[in-house]
Amino acid sequence: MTNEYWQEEIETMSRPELEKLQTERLKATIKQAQNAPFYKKLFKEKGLTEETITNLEDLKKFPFTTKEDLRSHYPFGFAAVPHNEIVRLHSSSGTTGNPTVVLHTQKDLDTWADQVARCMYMVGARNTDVFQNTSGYGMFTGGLGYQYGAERLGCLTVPAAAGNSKRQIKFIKDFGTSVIHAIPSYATRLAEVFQEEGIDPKKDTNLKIFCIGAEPHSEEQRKRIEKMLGVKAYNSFGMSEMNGPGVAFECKEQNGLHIWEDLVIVEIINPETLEPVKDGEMGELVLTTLCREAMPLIRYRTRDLTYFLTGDCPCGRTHRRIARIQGRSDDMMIVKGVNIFPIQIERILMKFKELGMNYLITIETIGNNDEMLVEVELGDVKIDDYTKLQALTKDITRQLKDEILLTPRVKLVEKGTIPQSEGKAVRVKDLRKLI
Ligand code: DLL
Repeated sequence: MTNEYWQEEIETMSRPELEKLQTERLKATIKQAQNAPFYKKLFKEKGLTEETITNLEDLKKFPFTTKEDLRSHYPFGFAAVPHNEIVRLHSSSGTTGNPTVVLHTQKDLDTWADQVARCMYMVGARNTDVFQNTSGYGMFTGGLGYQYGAERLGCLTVPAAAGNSKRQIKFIKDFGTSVIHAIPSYATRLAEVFQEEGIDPKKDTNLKIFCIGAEPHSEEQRKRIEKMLGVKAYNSFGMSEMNGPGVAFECKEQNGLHIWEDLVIVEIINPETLEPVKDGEMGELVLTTLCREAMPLIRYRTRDLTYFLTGDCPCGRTHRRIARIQGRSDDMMIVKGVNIFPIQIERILMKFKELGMNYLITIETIGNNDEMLVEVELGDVKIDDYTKLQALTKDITRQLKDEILLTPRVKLVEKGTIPQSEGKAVRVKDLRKLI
C-alpha cells in the first residue's frame, strides 16, 4: 500500500534518476547558499556559483565546511534567508568557545518532520502506534525532531522527555506505548528499571520498536537491548547540523543505515588526504544538504567515522547504506601510540554475559606512562567466588588486549556504581588532558 510515508518513488529511485534529482537540487542549494554571508564571501573568492555544477562530480570543486566555520560565524553567519523567515534555531553546546547554531524555516521543519516520519514508517511504526519520546526536549534535537516526526506519521505521541524511569514505565503500561525513542544508554537503564520493578516488558507492555541513536553503540549492545526488552531496536543516526534525527536509519533488515540521498549528498573521505575512500573503507562522513532553505551546508565534515556498505538491500530501497558509526575522529584515544575507539572496548565487554551494560574508560598518566583503566559493572549474576572473578577479569583483559593491542587494567564493579548521566553517556575520562 502506498502511503505518504512510504515514498516508494523516492525511496526506490534508480541511481540515474537519483543523481539527476541530486544535481538539480545541488544547483539550487549552491544558489541558495550564496545568500549566507559565509558562503557568499567564500564562493566569491573562489569564483564558484551554481553554474559551476554541471554534474555531481563538480561538487568536489567546492571547499569543505567545518564545525569551526560554524562556530566562528556564530550565530547568524550561515543564515541564507531573511530573519523573519527563520522560525526556530537549535544549538549544540560546545565545551569550548561558541556553540554551533542551526537555523530552520517552516519549510525546513516540515521537510525534517517528513524525514523522521519516513524513518519511523520504515521500521514499522504506523498511525495506530503510541509513541513515547524519552529524549530531553529543548536544544537537543532528539526531542522536537522525533515529536514532529511521530505526529506527522499520525502516532499518538507521549512527550515524556528524559529521566524518571518509573514514570516512563507507568506511561508505557498505562498508555500502551508500542514505539519508543531512547538513546541506547537510556534504553539499557530502562531495561534495568523494568527488572527492578518486577515488570516483564515482553508480557506486561505493548512495546515492539525502539529507535536508538544519538550516541555510538555496538551491535552487541543493540542485541542486549532487544533481548532485555523483547523489542526490535533500530539504529537512528543524525546530528543537529543536518537537522537532527532522520539523516540515516536502519530498515527492518538491520544491515546498515539508509542515508536519504534525496536530502543529502554523501561523501566518505580520508580525513588526512581528504580524498574519497573506497566502498568498505572507513573514513569521515561528509554531507551536503539538498533541501535546506535557512541554512544550506556544503560538504560538511561531520567527524563521524563510517564506511559505505555495498550490495542491494533486500528491502528494495536504493539509497546507499552506511555502517553504524564507529566513533568520531575526536573520540579517538591515542594511548601508547595506539589508536583506540571506545566502541572497540564496548564490543568486547558486551560479549560477556556476566557483565552489565555500564562501563567507564579512564586514561591517566602514571609515572611516565599512559595507563588505561576499564571499569565495568557486573550484571545480575552474583559472583561471590573470588577465583571466578579473577578468572573472568583475566579473560576480559586478554580479549581486550587482542582487540586494542595494549593491556588495560580491568576492574569489575558492582551494578549501579558507575555514575550515569541523563543525556548522552560519558564513556571516557581522559585525565591526561587535565595535567
Ligand atoms: O544526536 C541527533 C540525534 C538525536 C540523532 C536523536 C539520533 C537520535 P547531536 O547532539 O548534534 O545530534 O549529536 C550528533 O552524535 O555527529 C554522532 O557523533 C553522534 N550520533 C548520532 N547518532 C548516532 C548513532 C543528535 N546512531 C552526533 N550512532 C553525531 C553513533 C551517533 N553516533
